[in-house]
Amino acid sequence: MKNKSFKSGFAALVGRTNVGKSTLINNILGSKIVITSEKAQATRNRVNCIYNDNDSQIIFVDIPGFLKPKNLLTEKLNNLIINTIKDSDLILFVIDVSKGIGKGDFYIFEKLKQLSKPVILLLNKIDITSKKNLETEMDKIKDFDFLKDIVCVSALKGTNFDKLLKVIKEYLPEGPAFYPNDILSDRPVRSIAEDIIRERLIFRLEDELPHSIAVEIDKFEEGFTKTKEKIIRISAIIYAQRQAHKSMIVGKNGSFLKETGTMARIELEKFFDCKVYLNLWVKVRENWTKDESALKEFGYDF
Ligand SMILES: Nc1nc2c(ncn2[C@@H]2O[C@H](COP(=O)(O)OP(=O)(O)OP(=O)(O)O)[C@@H](O)[C@H]2O)c(=O)[nH]1
Ligand SMILES: [Mg+2]
Repeated sequence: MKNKSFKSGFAALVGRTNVGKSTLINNILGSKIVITSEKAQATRNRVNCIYNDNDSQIIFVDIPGFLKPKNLLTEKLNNLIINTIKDSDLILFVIDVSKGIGKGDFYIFEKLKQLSKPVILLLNKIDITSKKNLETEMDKIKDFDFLKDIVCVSALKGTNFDKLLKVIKEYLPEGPAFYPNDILSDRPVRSIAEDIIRERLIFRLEDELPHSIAVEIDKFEEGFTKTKEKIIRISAIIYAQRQAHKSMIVGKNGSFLKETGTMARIELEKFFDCKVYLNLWVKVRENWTKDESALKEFGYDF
């Protein structure tokens, strides 16, 4: 029964790229909902990820990491972050403490200070940080009294999640749940498929290439095989900024694309829990990261 003190609200994950925001969400929810990567700029959308327990519904909002604006795409992603912060009840500011609190983090501190939202600081990746280093880093922020709390976590190992949930609930407003308690995210299936394919591409591509590709689902059809097994037929287009990039994505005799396609199909089958038939195409859309209409088409018009 939901009593009067039921808490519910939106907690946005804010921080630099690669600090572990998406990993934290997946591991709190106990299911892979959003993509993660050891390379920067994995997340490119806003996804509401829904955690339920007896006395709360916490909607963890996954967003991209703050980026140095270098093209229209990164500008739009930064807009998305600011708009999400404005719509949230609470900010979870995540720092990779193993790398040390740096200039980029202080920049975000300053931004958050100006917005009148409660901020909880998460010092992440304590599994690869020494106690001494943690103390040194904590010392750097001892004057940041606008922070409501500081929680040291390991998003990867699940360390201190109980404490984190308790602190989040303290600062969430009272109110009824926003979503039914049997859904994990508000993400449309096409968009999930898009990200799973992009995640495999990020994994396999080097340098700047992962940041300059977009994936668009052309066809997503659910059906049955002759033997009455469920199957999803997906056709997706990978957009590259230049011909040379396209050649790399396709590879010699199409080998790179074929291997990436197989890896993506395996992940898609795991996620959708059925057979998947995946068809990938590669097209060039010259400088799409700087092109307003292309960004709109690819769903990056925030
Ligand atoms: N050792 C360790 N690695 C972690 C931890 N949390 C995340 N990682 C790793 O850090 C990398 C980045 O994680 P993501 O969750 O994709 O980071 P993000 O902040 O969502 O990044 P963007 O979406 O690009 O903004 C991945 O390789 C994770 O496995 C942690 O607690 N400990
Ligand atoms: Mg992410």
